[in-house]
Amino acid sequence: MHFTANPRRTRLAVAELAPDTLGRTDAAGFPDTFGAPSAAVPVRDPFAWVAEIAELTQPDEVVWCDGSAEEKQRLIDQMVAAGTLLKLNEEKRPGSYLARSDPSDVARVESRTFICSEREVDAGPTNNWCAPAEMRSELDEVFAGSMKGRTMYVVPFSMGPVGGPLSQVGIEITDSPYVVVSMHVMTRVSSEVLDLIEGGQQWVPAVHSVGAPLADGDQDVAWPCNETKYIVHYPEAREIWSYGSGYGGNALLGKKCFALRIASAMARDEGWLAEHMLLIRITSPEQRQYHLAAAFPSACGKTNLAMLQPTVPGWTVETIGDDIVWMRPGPDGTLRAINPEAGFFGVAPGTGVETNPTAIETLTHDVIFTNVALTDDGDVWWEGLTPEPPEHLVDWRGDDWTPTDGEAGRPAAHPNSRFTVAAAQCPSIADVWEDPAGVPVDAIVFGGRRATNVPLVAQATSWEHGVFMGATISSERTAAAEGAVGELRRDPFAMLPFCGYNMADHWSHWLEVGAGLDSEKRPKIFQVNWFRKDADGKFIWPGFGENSRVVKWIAEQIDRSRGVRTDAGAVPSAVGLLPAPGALDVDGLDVSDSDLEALFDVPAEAWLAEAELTSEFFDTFGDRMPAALRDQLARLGDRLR
Ligand code: TSX
Ligand code: MN
Repeated sequence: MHFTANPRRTRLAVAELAPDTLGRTDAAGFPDTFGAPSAAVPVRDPFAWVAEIAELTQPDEVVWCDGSAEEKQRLIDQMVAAGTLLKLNEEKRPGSYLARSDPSDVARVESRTFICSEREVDAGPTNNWCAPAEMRSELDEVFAGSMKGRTMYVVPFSMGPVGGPLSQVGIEITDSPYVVVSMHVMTRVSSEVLDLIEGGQQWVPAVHSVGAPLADGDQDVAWPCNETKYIVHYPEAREIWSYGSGYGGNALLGKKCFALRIASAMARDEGWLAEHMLLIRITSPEQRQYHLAAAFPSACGKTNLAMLQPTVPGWTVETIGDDIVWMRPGPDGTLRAINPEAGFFGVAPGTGVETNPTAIETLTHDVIFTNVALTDDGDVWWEGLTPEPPEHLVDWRGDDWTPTDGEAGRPAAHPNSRFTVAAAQCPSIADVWEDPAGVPVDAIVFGGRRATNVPLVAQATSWEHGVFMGATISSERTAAAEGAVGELRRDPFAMLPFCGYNMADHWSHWLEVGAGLDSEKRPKIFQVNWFRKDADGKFIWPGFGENSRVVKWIAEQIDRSRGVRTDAGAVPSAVGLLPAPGALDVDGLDVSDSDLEALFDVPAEAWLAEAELTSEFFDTFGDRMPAALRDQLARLGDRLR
């Protein structure tokens, strides 16, 4: 085995790094102690750790990554030569590439995702659990020699601006150049991170192998992976181990594994929040600004809302993040939020000029596409990009495709095909999106996909009521998913597959964080539902850009809570505050009075039946269930009756 030299030229101590470039001491006044190691977690020597993993996995070579543009291009060129990436037409899609994964490696594998806390109850009933010692010995076996014949890349990365008071760092070891290049886009890869680690900053070790060692003379494949997969988290030791997959959240360990599962456990211990939310800045015609964080289950159009183009005159929405938000009580009593990511890893199908024109503009250059279809002129296509498909395509598997195949139910792009693109090139990105001190959160929104019962928008009457809304997010099953149509699929806080500890403890933690915030400055909590249907099964609300009308009402409710407005904005209902007559701006909208009524109808019988199901759901958490949420459920029942 051959070790390349650690390429760093400078080793500055943290104290030598200028505060204004690192943002550790900034206008928001966060103390310098954030990011310091938590007493219970061992401080590891990164160089000893890298040597240890190399000893275990036996790579041919070890390469330390620095995050430079040269490094990215070198790896891309290497993958083009190897057939892993296909360069797209430089005129049509400059700087862009297409990857086709192995057909068996196309999505996260929840059945193979484990939270290995010391005690099973700390993982809770919604996670797969295995005892850490047992999992460690199992993983020792699968990782032994797993990188033979391959290069092991050492990728130091920061989630959030490097050195920021809300940021965290990690090192991902991987034998996949696709993962390295994707990490360049999705995180801040930098050797400065190693300086922070050497300065004593806590860091998260993350080991990834595609699990496809090469013997001498073996010919590699375009997308190596292994049928056996493990996505393992040790929340107490704050470690991640991923084996067998090269795809998305299984392999880009900064995202779901670190920024949600491990970070949520860190946040519980340290008094902050790591959430599956988008983050936007709203500006009113009077130039007042509001920051909104929103959690939605999958298939609710989160990226579309993150890039919303308002139809209401004078209002603007700017993007800060589309998937993950880290929030921390600031020294000024506000809840401050950052997007810990540097890019978007978005679902391609359904993204078109009608649904998300901003995303279409974002994707005009420098994009890595995975599992979309290829056009005859070397560009990309997916279902929903244009109303009509091209006459001929090469589909996501590399086979010929014509519209007849589409009609026969064989999509050209995989339904979970993706784009990987830098957030910085999004035309609606807010200038503050990389502010290390974050933005103050004014509103927290919980969404769901509900054909019935749940109104277009409702405001929680208290923080506890808002946490209850988050805990009871659900979607109705469609014919496409397994299970009975209409059955509720619960996805509390949209965190079901992403909470790194007991979900009920997550709710308790939310209650605690809220109690610690200044009651005036505490975010207001809302629930939205764009998906209510009429008796004929038609969507009542037009959605998309028209959702700005709901966003406007939310902003005006914030104004009212601050005494900026004194008009009546809301009326009480059993499920929260609903827009008062005339308070929701529907000017120029083709929605009848009876439609509006239907959008806000709260049928007591159906809600009582749902409350019964919620009670059963809460029961699954046993004595970890916070009493305040049981109380909220009881009070909801009282109001309905
Ligand atoms: O993303 C969506 N949003 C949020 C936009 C900011 N989608 C797509 C969901 C799948 C990922 C929506 N679909 C939204 C929505 O607000 N609403 C709907 C439902 C809907 C679909 C089509 C129409 C209307 C509503 N079409 C017409 O009314 C013509
Ligand atoms: Mn997500």
